[in-house]
Amino acid sequence: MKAYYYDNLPGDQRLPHDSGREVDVDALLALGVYYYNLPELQSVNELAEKRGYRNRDEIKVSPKTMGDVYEEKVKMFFLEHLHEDEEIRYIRDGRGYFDVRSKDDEWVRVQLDKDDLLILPAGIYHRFTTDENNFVHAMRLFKDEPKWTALNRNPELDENTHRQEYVKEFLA
Ligand code: KMT
Ligand code: NI
Repeated sequence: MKAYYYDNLPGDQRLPHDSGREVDVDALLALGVYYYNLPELQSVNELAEKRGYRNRDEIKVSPKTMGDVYEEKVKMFFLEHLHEDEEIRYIRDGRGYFDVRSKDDEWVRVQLDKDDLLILPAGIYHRFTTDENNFVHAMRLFKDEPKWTALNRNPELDENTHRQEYVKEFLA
Protein backbone atom coordinates (compact mmCIF):
# COMPACT_ATOMS: atom_id res chain seq x y z
CA MET A 1 0.00 0.00 0.00
CA LYS A 2 1.05 3.47 -0.75
CA ALA A 3 -1.07 6.59 -0.53
CA TYR A 4 -0.52 10.05 -1.94
CA TYR A 5 -2.33 13.07 -3.26
CA TYR A 6 -3.43 12.65 -6.87
CA ASP A 7 -1.67 15.09 -9.17
CA ASN A 8 -4.80 16.09 -11.15
CA LEU A 9 -2.72 16.23 -14.33
CA PRO A 10 -4.23 15.15 -17.62
CA GLY A 11 -3.48 11.61 -18.74
CA ASP A 12 -5.03 8.17 -18.46
CA GLN A 13 -6.65 7.45 -15.08
CA ARG A 14 -4.57 4.24 -14.90
CA LEU A 15 -1.26 6.12 -14.72
CA PRO A 16 0.09 6.60 -11.16
CA HIS A 17 -0.69 10.35 -11.01
CA ASP A 18 1.62 10.61 -8.01
CA SER A 19 2.01 14.23 -6.88
CA GLY A 20 4.88 13.22 -4.58
CA ARG A 21 2.90 14.37 -1.53
CA GLU A 22 2.57 11.28 0.64
CA VAL A 23 -0.40 10.42 2.83
CA ASP A 24 0.10 8.16 5.85
CA VAL A 25 -2.12 5.52 7.44
CA ASP A 26 -3.16 7.88 10.24
CA ALA A 27 -4.44 10.43 7.74
CA LEU A 28 -6.47 7.66 6.09
CA LEU A 29 -7.83 6.64 9.49
CA ALA A 30 -8.91 10.23 10.10
CA LEU A 31 -11.09 9.87 7.01
CA GLY A 32 -12.54 6.62 8.36
CA VAL A 33 -10.54 4.55 5.88
CA TYR A 34 -8.99 1.37 7.29
CA TYR A 35 -6.10 -0.41 5.63
CA TYR A 36 -4.76 -3.88 6.41
CA ASN A 37 -2.24 -6.21 4.78
CA LEU A 38 -3.61 -9.72 5.27
CA PRO A 39 -1.60 -12.50 3.60
CA GLU A 40 -3.78 -15.16 5.25
CA LEU A 41 -7.35 -15.57 4.02
CA GLN A 42 -8.23 -16.72 7.53
CA SER A 43 -7.60 -13.18 8.81
CA VAL A 44 -10.03 -11.83 6.21
CA ASN A 45 -12.62 -14.36 7.33
CA GLU A 46 -12.17 -13.27 10.93
CA LEU A 47 -12.46 -9.59 10.08
CA ALA A 48 -15.59 -10.30 8.02
CA GLU A 49 -17.08 -12.32 10.86
CA LYS A 50 -16.34 -9.60 13.40
CA ARG A 51 -18.00 -6.89 11.30
CA GLY A 52 -21.02 -9.01 10.41
CA TYR A 53 -20.21 -9.62 6.75
CA ARG A 54 -22.05 -12.67 5.40
CA ASN A 55 -21.49 -12.47 1.65
CA ARG A 56 -18.65 -12.02 -0.78
CA ASP A 57 -17.79 -12.41 -4.41
CA GLU A 58 -14.63 -12.23 -6.48
CA ILE A 59 -14.15 -10.17 -9.59
CA LYS A 60 -11.34 -10.13 -12.13
CA VAL A 61 -11.20 -6.78 -13.84
CA SER A 62 -9.22 -7.16 -17.07
CA PRO A 63 -9.72 -7.17 -20.83
CA LYS A 64 -9.18 -10.93 -20.79
CA THR A 65 -12.07 -11.57 -18.40
CA MET A 66 -14.36 -8.75 -19.52
CA GLY A 67 -13.64 -8.40 -23.21
CA ASP A 68 -15.09 -5.40 -24.96
CA VAL A 69 -16.86 -4.02 -21.90
CA TYR A 70 -13.59 -3.68 -19.95
CA GLU A 71 -12.88 -0.09 -20.99
CA GLU A 72 -16.47 0.87 -20.28
CA LYS A 73 -16.42 -0.76 -16.81
CA VAL A 74 -13.16 0.91 -15.89
CA LYS A 75 -14.58 4.31 -16.81
CA MET A 76 -17.68 3.57 -14.76
CA PHE A 77 -15.72 2.56 -11.65
CA PHE A 78 -13.88 5.88 -11.98
CA LEU A 79 -17.00 8.04 -11.65
CA GLU A 80 -16.99 9.70 -8.25
CA HIS A 81 -19.59 7.97 -6.08
CA LEU A 82 -20.62 6.89 -2.62
CA HIS A 83 -22.40 3.88 -1.12
CA GLU A 84 -24.90 3.86 1.69
CA ASP A 85 -23.05 0.90 3.21
CA GLU A 86 -19.46 0.35 4.23
CA GLU A 87 -17.37 -1.11 1.39
CA ILE A 88 -14.65 -3.76 1.89
CA ARG A 89 -12.30 -4.76 -0.90
CA TYR A 90 -9.52 -7.34 -0.65
CA ILE A 91 -6.95 -7.60 -3.42
CA ARG A 92 -6.08 -11.18 -4.35
CA ASP A 93 -3.79 -10.30 -7.25
CA GLY A 94 -2.80 -7.43 -9.52
CA ARG A 95 -3.16 -3.79 -8.52
CA GLY A 96 -5.90 -1.25 -8.12
CA TYR A 97 -6.16 2.40 -7.15
CA PHE A 98 -8.90 3.63 -4.84
CA ASP A 99 -9.15 7.41 -4.83
CA VAL A 100 -10.87 8.91 -1.80
CA ARG A 101 -11.71 12.53 -1.05
CA SER A 102 -9.61 14.22 1.63
CA LYS A 103 -10.92 16.68 4.20
CA ASP A 104 -10.21 19.46 1.70
CA ASP A 105 -11.99 17.56 -1.06
CA GLU A 106 -8.74 16.68 -2.80
CA TRP A 107 -8.16 13.21 -4.24
CA VAL A 108 -6.00 10.85 -2.21
CA ARG A 109 -4.88 7.84 -4.25
CA VAL A 110 -4.52 4.56 -2.35
CA GLN A 111 -2.52 1.97 -4.26
CA LEU A 112 -3.54 -1.55 -3.32
CA ASP A 113 -1.63 -4.70 -4.20
CA LYS A 114 -2.02 -8.41 -3.46
CA ASP A 115 -3.17 -9.10 0.14
CA ASP A 116 -4.15 -5.47 0.76
CA LEU A 117 -7.58 -4.88 2.24
CA LEU A 118 -9.39 -1.55 2.40
CA ILE A 119 -12.50 -0.55 4.31
CA LEU A 120 -14.29 2.52 3.03
CA PRO A 121 -16.95 3.99 5.32
CA ALA A 122 -20.48 4.57 4.11
CA GLY A 123 -20.88 8.02 2.62
CA ILE A 124 -17.27 8.68 1.56
CA TYR A 125 -16.84 9.91 -2.01
CA HIS A 126 -14.46 7.66 -3.93
CA ARG A 127 -13.62 6.06 -7.26
CA PHE A 128 -11.63 3.08 -8.49
CA THR A 129 -9.34 2.21 -11.38
CA THR A 130 -6.99 -0.52 -12.50
CA ASP A 131 -3.40 0.52 -13.27
CA GLU A 132 -1.41 0.31 -16.49
CA ASN A 133 -1.25 -3.50 -16.24
CA ASN A 134 -5.04 -3.64 -16.61
CA PHE A 135 -5.52 -6.44 -14.14
CA VAL A 136 -6.95 -6.73 -10.68
CA HIS A 137 -8.47 -9.69 -8.93
CA ALA A 138 -10.48 -8.48 -5.97
CA MET A 139 -12.81 -9.89 -3.36
CA ARG A 140 -15.85 -7.74 -2.58
CA LEU A 141 -17.40 -8.31 0.81
CA PHE A 142 -21.02 -7.54 1.64
CA LYS A 143 -22.90 -7.45 4.91
CA ASP A 144 -26.07 -8.90 3.45
CA GLU A 145 -27.13 -9.33 -0.13
CA PRO A 146 -24.64 -8.16 -2.74
CA LYS A 147 -25.55 -4.52 -3.04
CA TRP A 148 -23.21 -2.23 -4.87
CA THR A 149 -25.50 0.59 -5.78
CA ALA A 150 -23.18 3.47 -6.55
CA LEU A 151 -24.63 6.93 -6.14
CA ASN A 152 -22.74 9.32 -8.36
CA ARG A 153 -21.77 12.66 -6.90
CA ASN A 154 -24.12 15.56 -7.48
CA PRO A 155 -25.17 18.55 -5.35
CA GLU A 156 -28.38 16.87 -4.11
CA LEU A 157 -26.41 13.84 -2.93
CA ASP A 158 -24.69 16.05 -0.35
CA GLU A 159 -28.04 16.03 1.49
CA ASN A 160 -28.17 12.21 1.61
CA THR A 161 -28.39 11.05 5.25
CA HIS A 162 -25.48 8.60 4.87
CA ARG A 163 -23.36 11.37 3.39
CA GLN A 164 -24.37 13.77 6.15
CA GLU A 165 -23.49 11.23 8.83
CA TYR A 166 -20.08 10.73 7.23
CA VAL A 167 -19.47 14.48 7.07
CA LYS A 168 -20.52 14.91 10.70
CA GLU A 169 -18.24 12.13 11.93
CA PHE A 170 -15.12 12.73 9.81
CA LEU A 171 -15.13 16.10 8.07
CA ALA A 172 -16.83 18.49 10.48
C1 KMT B 1 -16.21 0.25 -6.42
O1 KMT B 1 -17.00 0.36 -5.50
O2 KMT B 1 -15.85 1.23 -7.08
C2 KMT B 1 -15.69 -1.06 -6.76
O3 KMT B 1 -16.14 -2.00 -6.17
C3 KMT B 1 -14.64 -1.20 -7.79
C4 KMT B 1 -14.40 -2.57 -8.28
S1 KMT B 1 -13.76 -3.72 -7.08
C5 KMT B 1 -12.04 -3.70 -7.25
NI1 NI C 1 -17.48 2.15 -4.58
